[in-house]
Amino acid sequence: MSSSNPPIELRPEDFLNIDGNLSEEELAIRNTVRKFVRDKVEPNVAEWFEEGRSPVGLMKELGALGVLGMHLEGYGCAGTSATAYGLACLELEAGDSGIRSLVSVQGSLAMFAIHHWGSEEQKQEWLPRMAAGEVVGCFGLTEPDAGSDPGSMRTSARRDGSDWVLNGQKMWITNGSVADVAIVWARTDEGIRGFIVPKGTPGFTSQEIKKKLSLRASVTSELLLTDVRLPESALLPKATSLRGPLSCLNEARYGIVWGAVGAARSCFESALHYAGERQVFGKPVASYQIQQQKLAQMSLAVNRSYLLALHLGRMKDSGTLRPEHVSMGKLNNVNDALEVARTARQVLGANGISLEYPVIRHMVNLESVVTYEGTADVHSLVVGGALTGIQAFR
Ligand code: TGC
Ligand code: FAD
Repeated sequence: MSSSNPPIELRPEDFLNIDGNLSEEELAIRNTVRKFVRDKVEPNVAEWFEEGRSPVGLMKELGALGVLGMHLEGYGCAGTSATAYGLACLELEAGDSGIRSLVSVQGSLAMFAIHHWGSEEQKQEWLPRMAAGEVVGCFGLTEPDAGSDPGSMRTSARRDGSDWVLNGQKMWITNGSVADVAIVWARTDEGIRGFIVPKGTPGFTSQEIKKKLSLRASVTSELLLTDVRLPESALLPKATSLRGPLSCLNEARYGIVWGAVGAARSCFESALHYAGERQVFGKPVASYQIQQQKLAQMSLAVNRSYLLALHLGRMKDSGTLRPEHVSMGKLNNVNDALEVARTARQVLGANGISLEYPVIRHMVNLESVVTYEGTADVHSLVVGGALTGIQAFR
């Protein structure tokens, strides 16, 4: 290899030196979020997970960190690049998928819906407080009988004089029962429309979904709407079809493309460290060929998914990214992360099932991540449709 530069040092945590492609500012943001996760999340997350408790109390600190609505412009939002936002998601999900969800749902779903589809008054009223973490938002699209196919939703809104009246049920809503405000999507005579529903509106109730074995450091809820009366000012004026909610999903899915790399990296690092320390048959686990193959495959998956995330981040920043690209990213990176987590869990032997290590927590969290924001099947069909020109959803 002829070059004026010496070969770079090999570092297991960034084997291909992908960090070398990041700007000073991106590295600074990444390092700040990484420190926050190390100080505030990692020491506590196993307990939150075990107790089934969401760290929603961290919202104001996350607001001060600048990660809520981080890539949005104005209204108290940080207005960073999409790549910087992705790096933040990576570090947050290295802590726990539930923490990244807390930030994704707030910034990419609830805030983005208002930022993109709301009126100037709605933006002024809600976004600064949401960016500061003073107001927690949730995003109600899924229903008990309409998940992958949100176009078949039953929740309805009808005009009554100058008001709207909403009836229906939303299911599996992250932060639903701790949120101060919900973005609720409903069927109307004018197409699918979005509404800003403040907590405490008569007829609007929520209930936490219990017995979850995944994403336990995150609240998931059911929303019930019974004759919920809202003024016209609660309607997001610019969204008039399924394009409204689906555009928000692009943002959140983009965050997951990056976040999954963080979960995978955490599992890989845990397995690498464990394999170096743990002795079996008189030698470290890491000294056996069969284990080195696993470590090499895990490292490959972490690097591949990081490269893909960075590529999509650069495309998003240059304006060339399409939803189909995001589908490919989510499909690959969550599948890669699941594979890494499952392999790492085995490398740790019995300790692999203990919350003393992060691996089993990431592994079961990723079962939600592969399902929400479009299942792997849905994203395969989006990519397949784009490749063939034939839509196979119906
Ligand atoms: P289709 O007929 O294809 O499209 C209807 C309208 O939407 C437009 N569109 C999009 N717009 C923006 N972004 C996209 N990705 C879009 N995909 C489609 C389309 O152009 C059309 O617009 P218009 O103006 O002509 O009306 O819709 P379809 O009914 O055939 O469905 C397509 C499909 C299956 C891809 C879509 O429904 C889908 O993505 N399903 C998955 C649902 C999903 O992901 N739900 C997630 C709920 S939120 C959540 O899980 C939060 S988890 C918490 C966390 O993130 O941490
Ligand atoms: P279904 O749509 O019933 O799918 C069942 C199976 O059928 C899946 O394997 C699916 O891949 C497959 N399938 C579906 N369509 C096709 C097809 N055309 N061809 C072949 N196979 C198909 N939703 C929100 O709105 N807001 C939230 O904040 C939110 N948070 C969530 C948090 C958690 C922890 C979880 C688990 C879910 C959350 N969701 C949220 C809901 C999530 O988006 C849905 O679960 C997801 O979209 C899948 O819908 P479903 O569960 O109804 O599965």
